[in-house]
Amino acid sequence: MYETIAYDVTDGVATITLNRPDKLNAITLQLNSELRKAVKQASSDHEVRAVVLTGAGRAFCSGQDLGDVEEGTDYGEVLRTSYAPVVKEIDACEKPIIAAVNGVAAGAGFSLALACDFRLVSDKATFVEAFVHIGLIPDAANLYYLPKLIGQAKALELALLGEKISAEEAKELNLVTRLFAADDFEEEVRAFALHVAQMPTKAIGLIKRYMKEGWNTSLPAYLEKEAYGQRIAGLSEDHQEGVYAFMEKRKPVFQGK
Ligand code: T3D
Repeated sequence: MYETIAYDVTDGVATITLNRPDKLNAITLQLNSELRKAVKQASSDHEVRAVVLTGAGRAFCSGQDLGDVEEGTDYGEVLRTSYAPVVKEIDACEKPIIAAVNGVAAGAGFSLALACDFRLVSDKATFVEAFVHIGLIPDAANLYYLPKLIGQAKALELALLGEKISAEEAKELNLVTRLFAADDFEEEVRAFALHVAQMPTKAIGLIKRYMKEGWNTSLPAYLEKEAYGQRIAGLSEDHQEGVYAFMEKRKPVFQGK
């Protein structure tokens, strides 16, 4: 079904693997379209309770495939029709989305990692705001997410200078949820993904939504939205299970309902 990505669901975890390793998983129109479809597929599959986005081979993603770029292309249109839909699909996903950054994340590859909820990073990974080196601005919501995650001054430095940063430096900047040794990376990602897949999925979706609501909402309006969200969470089976498990002094078994 997919040609430029691989898609697998095991134990409630959907793994989307960008699969053009000879080009360091550079993004073509087809890859962008398949990635959007795969995220949508994972979002709407009730069996899926966590999503992992990773890269095949030694890279996470090297950004736009520069061999695919035609002179005179209207990049604004490419962003509107190809990149923005992917970012919106990731943003709309109510399941936890984990970027498993196995190697270099450059350009729009960096942006994809930023759009995810968690960044699990191999100690062999690097991050580079490659855009400025080819006279472009960081896109695919890169400048939207980066300052929120690491602060404006550092985000500006990375975007303007385009210097490659190591996994360790990314960790110091707060870009990294967990840093793992490359040898243990797949195993650690699997364990982390399984862990979040067993959490109360509805509450996770609501936490994601309301965290973002707070960015552009006045406090009174936010408090009203929060009440609505907590009403939904409070009616979930997982909430009941959480309370029963606490009272019965046992580990909760959440079903994502
Ligand atoms: O189109 C629009 O709408 C605009 C949107 C733009 C969004 C963007 O993402 S702009 C930024 C695009 N990306 C880049 O500029 C990054 C280019 N790549 C690099 O700077 C480096 O390759 C890396 C830092 C990512 C990795 O360096 P290194 O030394 O580990 O690997 P390498 O030797 O440079 O690359 C290995 C191969 O992958 C090589 O091919 P070859 O020589 O073995 O046949 C290289 O050409 C290919 N490759 C790497 N990145 C890309 C790529 N091929 C096409 N597009 C790439 N982005």
